[in-house]
Amino acid sequence: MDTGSAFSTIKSILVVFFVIISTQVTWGNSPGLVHRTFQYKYSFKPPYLAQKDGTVPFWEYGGNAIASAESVRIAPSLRSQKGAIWTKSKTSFDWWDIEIVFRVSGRGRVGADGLAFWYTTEKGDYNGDVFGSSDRWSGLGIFFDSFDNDNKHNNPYIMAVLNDGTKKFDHQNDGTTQLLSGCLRDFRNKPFPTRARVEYYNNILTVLFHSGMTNNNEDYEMCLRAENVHLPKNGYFGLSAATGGLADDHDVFHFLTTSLHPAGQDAQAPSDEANRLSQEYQEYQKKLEQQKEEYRREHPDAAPKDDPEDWFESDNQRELRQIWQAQSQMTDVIKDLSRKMDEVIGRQERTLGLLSVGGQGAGVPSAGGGAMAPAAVISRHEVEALLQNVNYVAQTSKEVRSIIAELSSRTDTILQNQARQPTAQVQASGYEMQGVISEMRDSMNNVKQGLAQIGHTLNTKDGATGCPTPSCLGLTTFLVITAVQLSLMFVYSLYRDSREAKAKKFY
Ligand SMILES: [Ca+2]
Ligand SMILES: [Ca+2]
Repeated sequence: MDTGSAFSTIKSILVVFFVIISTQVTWGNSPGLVHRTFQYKYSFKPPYLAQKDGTVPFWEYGGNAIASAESVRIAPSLRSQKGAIWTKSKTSFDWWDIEIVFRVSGRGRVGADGLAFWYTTEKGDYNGDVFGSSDRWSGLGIFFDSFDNDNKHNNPYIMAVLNDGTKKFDHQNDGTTQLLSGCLRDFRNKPFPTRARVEYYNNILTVLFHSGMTNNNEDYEMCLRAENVHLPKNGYFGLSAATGGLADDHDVFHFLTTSLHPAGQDAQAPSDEANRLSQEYQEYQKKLEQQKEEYRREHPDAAPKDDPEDWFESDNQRELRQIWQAQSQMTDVIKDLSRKMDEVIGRQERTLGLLSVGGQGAGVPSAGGGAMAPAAVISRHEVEALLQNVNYVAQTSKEVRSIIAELSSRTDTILQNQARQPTAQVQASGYEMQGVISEMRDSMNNVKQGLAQIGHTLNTKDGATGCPTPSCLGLTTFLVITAVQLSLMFVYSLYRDSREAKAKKFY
């Protein structure tokens, strides 16, 4: 171990001490007056989760597990990986409450195999058969089982399994024959880290689960509760994970252990603990001074400033870092949203495209459809507008046709009327002819009267000739009158013929 890494070890130990000093305060839990004490030796959390040399203070890890400053990747998303991390020491308290902040994520719709939390009398293996650790354990195992071995479509599943060191875990049935209790919860690929709280107090085991759908620390739901649970008196806490043919990343960010003490029972213990801690702190301070001296001796050229203040972030730095983290988280969320929006828009466009193609096929007749460019995308309302226009045009042309028909019938009537005009004129000439005839009748009557007067005169002059009646007419006179009448009739008929010929020539 070189001096630099020794410094970083001491640095992280100091950080842990600050954490202890700030959380050592025992705060009362009002229901049942439970005192809670944060247990740093059974916890890990970022930042400086792992030191520069990769070790996690108070923990041991192995197999394919990798620890970084921010998290422990208990099993990476590669095939057939197994890893575990165990506390170095056994618990010294009876009841406890553990919060685990973790993330199981993978690219597959289905992942494998899962993550396990352990409380056992002995540390398990780092590459065992049960989610990366040992089978036939003594104590409690809480399994986050991703893969559905029994094909009952009931995974991911969270379950508690007790073992006295004799039972072999029933992987084939996903432990359904052995579990104490459990709940069906999907813990894979959540927007925020998922969380679990395992509480063991007064022989009651409670497991709460936080689905990781929000960033709110309080959104826990009950997964299981079991009474009369008797766990071994002291044990090791551990986490393990495994992958198979399918593989998820199994990351744990926080493992926070709080011991639970009934009121009045913890008066002595915390003061002892505090004395011991302050003693340890003094020792580490001395060690740090020694290390600094050594470093100065070995590196006389190195920067003279070894101000311990530089090893810790100031309040401003911390604030800046937190702001930066929050902002990068927001950026990620916005990116994710934008990607989803793109997806939604893409789907909408595809759907619209399909609709317009359907509209062309069904609504527009072949003449219109043929004229359209096949690549052109027409929306549904445009197609409807087009159809309306076509209908309107058809209706208008129908109206135009009926108007033309009416016009044509009227024209026919006019033509017929015009054709009938000559008849009317003939009739008019008929009336004229009647006048002529009546005139002729008058003249004839005049002629008759004239003839009668002449006959009367003749009778009065020729009374001696022995012709006493008007009917006694002379032969010459009778012939003359007849000839005059005949000639008049002849002239009339000539006149009539000439008028008819004239009328026919006109039309
Ligand atoms: Ca399984
Ligand atoms: Ca199953």
